[in-house]
Amino acid sequence: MNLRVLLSISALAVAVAVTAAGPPTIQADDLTITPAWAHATPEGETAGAVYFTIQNGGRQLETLLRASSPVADEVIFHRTNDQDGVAHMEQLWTIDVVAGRTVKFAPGARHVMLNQLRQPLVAGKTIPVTLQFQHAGAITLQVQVVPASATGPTESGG
Ligand SMILES: [Cu+2]
Repeated sequence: MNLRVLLSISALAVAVAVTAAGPPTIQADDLTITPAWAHATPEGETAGAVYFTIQNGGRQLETLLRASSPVADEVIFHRTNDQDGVAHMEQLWTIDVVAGRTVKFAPGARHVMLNQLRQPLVAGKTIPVTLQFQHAGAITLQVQVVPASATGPTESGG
């Protein structure tokens, strides 16, 4: 029983650095993940997208294996491609973060797709999204929902 308690504590041993006035940057294992954000969704919209940046400060390849969230039935990785002037979303099964490199999830590029939303994404709220990495394990992001017109997380959010 004691061992079990110790194991659950170590599973939670992910350092979260909260800046004075903003959502947290997460550091876990060799990874640094910038504050995640998502656009608010209009009533009736069934999908949303989550953006952030992962930096691998370590010496080994890290791989993002999958993601999940209690707010969506399906959470997958997408990349938006421009094909003959038409935006097209391609599914990515896993995402490699090479040692020393940074991978960006941003509008018009890679994103975490929340499909079959169970509730609309409301500006000013945060939603949990858990990323499962090959080495770093599970890391839960508190995703800041911003107005549809915003281009990133707000400075005073949280
Ligand atoms: Cu998508």
